[in-house]
Amino acid sequence: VWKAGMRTVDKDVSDITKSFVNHVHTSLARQPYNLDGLGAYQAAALSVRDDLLINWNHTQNTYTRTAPKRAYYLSLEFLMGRTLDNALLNLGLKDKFKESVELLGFNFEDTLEKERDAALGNGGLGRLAACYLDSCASQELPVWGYGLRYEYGIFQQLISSEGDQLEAPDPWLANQNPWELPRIDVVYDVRFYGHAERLEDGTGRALWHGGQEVLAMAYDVMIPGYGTQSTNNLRLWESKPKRGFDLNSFNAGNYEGAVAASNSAQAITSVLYPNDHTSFGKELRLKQQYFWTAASLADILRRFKNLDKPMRYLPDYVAIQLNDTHPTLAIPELMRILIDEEDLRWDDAWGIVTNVFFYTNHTVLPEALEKWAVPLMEFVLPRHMQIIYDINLFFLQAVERKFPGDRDRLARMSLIEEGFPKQVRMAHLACIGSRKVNGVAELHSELVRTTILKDFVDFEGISKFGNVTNGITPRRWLDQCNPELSALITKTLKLDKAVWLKDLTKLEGLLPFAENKAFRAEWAAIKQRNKERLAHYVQVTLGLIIRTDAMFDVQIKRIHEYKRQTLNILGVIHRYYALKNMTPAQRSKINRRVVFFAGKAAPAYHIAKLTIRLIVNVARVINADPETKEFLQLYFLPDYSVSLAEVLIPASDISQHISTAGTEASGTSNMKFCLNGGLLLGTVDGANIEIAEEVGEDNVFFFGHLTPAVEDLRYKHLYHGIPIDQQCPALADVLKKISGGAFGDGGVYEPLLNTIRQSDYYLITDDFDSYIAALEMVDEAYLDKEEWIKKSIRTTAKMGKFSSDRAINEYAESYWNIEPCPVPAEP
Ligand code: 26V
Repeated sequence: VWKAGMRTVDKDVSDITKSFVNHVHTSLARQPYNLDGLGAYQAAALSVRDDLLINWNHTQNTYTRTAPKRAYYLSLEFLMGRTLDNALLNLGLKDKFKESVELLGFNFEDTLEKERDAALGNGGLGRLAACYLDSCASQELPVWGYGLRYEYGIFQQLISSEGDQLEAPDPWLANQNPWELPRIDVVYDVRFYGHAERLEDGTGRALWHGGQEVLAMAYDVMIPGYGTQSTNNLRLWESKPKRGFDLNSFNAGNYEGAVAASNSAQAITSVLYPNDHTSFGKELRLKQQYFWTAASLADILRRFKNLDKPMRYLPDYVAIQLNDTHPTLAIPELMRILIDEEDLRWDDAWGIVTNVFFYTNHTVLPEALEKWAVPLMEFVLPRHMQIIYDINLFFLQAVERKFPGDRDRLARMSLIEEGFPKQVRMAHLACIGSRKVNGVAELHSELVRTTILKDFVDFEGISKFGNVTNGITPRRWLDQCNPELSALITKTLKLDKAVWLKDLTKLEGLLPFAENKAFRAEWAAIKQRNKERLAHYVQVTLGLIIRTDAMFDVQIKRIHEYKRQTLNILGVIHRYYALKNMTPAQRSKINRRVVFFAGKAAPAYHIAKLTIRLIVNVARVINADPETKEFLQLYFLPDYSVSLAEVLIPASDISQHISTAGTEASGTSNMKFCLNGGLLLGTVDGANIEIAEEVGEDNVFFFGHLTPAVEDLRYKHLYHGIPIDQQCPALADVLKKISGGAFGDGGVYEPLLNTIRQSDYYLITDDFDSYIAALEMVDEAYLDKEEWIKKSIRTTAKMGKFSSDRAINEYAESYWNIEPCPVPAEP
């Protein structure tokens, strides 16, 4: 039964308890009286799943019946984190469930924590996809996600006693996954290798045969909207052998040979690639990309064909968003289907393709742009390679007509980069095959237009190239992770929680309360309790005692040179020696600070791993120094995850987003911290800029060189290098301490220190002094507690823009052209 207005499941505590106990008996085959915590979680999850399923069915029936235009979000990563708490919140069942679970003798929070994170992503890009699914469902938009059901998510990170990162598998499915529905009837064949034979009948068609055929089977994950019955679908594909094993080999006694094909099919979806250079050029990664795009497109087209419309209407019913270039093969794949299977003419097919796809770019770093070797592509996907050559031919002919004789331009724009081997430039293919292209923050989108895709803007016109600044879901990133702050906001705004969580600009109503002393006290007390919650977590998991009467300073993200965790740790060391040089009286006037790092390094990224090692070893020295440990503590928290972020973010006073200007496309954790009243210390980069525009420059701490200066500074490092002791003596002192062995064998860190001493590509030397100055400004501001709390309140109040609801509305209106498709209320 659904109530009008805020639609929530109408159940009482006894209904919930009955359903829970029923699942203990029938689904788990256990007895309630000797159920353990994991069993309690499973029973709770299965019970919630029943409610989700009803909504999911209603929603999907509504879509089928009304046949709206739909959008599909193709992402190789969905970093979902835990589901139970979010499902309860979105269904409006959280309080009743808590009561029921506790009546049965279990602690509610402990029960939630039994769930393993679904960590099918590397970081920002995958978490963005998860936030966007939440917003689509919450706004009743007919959007499905398509991804891969990796058996192993992002690796688990262990830290050795020397401070080395060790990787372990993430068998997230080991305890069963109550949130997925296997669809044994939704299967597609996907082909690899073999031969492509062009038919000489003037149609341009080709036959693709032979090679390996594997099966894609669907698993559906229900995505509930907040306060609505709408429940969307995330369809994840699993690869399976088409036949159990090869009977001929088996009968001939070749048992290994008999299962080899089956193993090779299963391998495709076995593990998520950590994004580093080692995944570049890997055949299995290419197979993942094609497997997933082919299965998703086949599924999308089957649904479209049920409408009985001619193919040319596809763009009226389907929009496909390409999350980065990973799904770009969908472009030649749709061409292949339209030409080889549907008998369309090239121009008609290309007209359809270029009105269906939309491409989001997520990085301008040249080393991160995907390219695939032509020989590999020819081997794995022979027909697609032909099609890409044909697309390129027609495209370059058109460029030549617009810019006659401009050979350099043709070479720059070609889909094929010359070299040994030749490579397919996936960003170029994604760009010309799409209706629109966007970046993920204003500065980033401008860099896309003026650097990596500049020639394409000249050729196709500026209007194809837009911006959609990223967003985050306030359901998970405020209400769930910071329930006390959410409750205070609700009480203060005198609005139903559902109102401001769905229109986040309502937070502006908090502004006048920054002047209210009692309100400030409540605000600060919540931050304090969140710090204690984090300290408790660290004590339970790592056995470390953290002081909570200090400023909490947090940097949590993938470890990468461009994100400059090095700058942060060098700053910590600088501070440590500054403290040591002070008299006790001087020290007592200093702000206490606890610095937290968390983040994974790609397994093959040596410099990033050394950065972790340095942080861990600096922590060992600093935390043990009786002279300074009262004033400065440092922690590296292992195995960063969505769930760990949910504990860290609400506890932060200041967080660091300090990438070299122009390198961080957007960042999204910056938004999460600010939404939770943490202030931002950052460079003029990515979404930091827009956050400052919203909350006011006086509420953020900016430092460092600006984007236009970066190129020249890099050039100077390369050709007119000034020794560090001249350019930045403070930094030189810090480097000397490290190489001199203050934090263990100095020689170990040489490769890391050399990145700074030599080309200093990320401009540590140029930004160090202004970074230290910014840290001092943070200290000074923090000393004025009341003023700091005002800044914190004003920051939260002005974060409305960064709701992923706003971002998704921009996609829905200006890109996909889709509208809400609500589930009708029951009579
Ligand atoms: C990938 C790689 C792979 C190989 C080596 C270097 C490297 C560097 C960066 C990347 C990132 C690829 C795309 C990506 O994840 N971008 C992130 O997308 C987020 C959501 O839009 C955004 O907030 C982050 O700023 C952006 O880095």
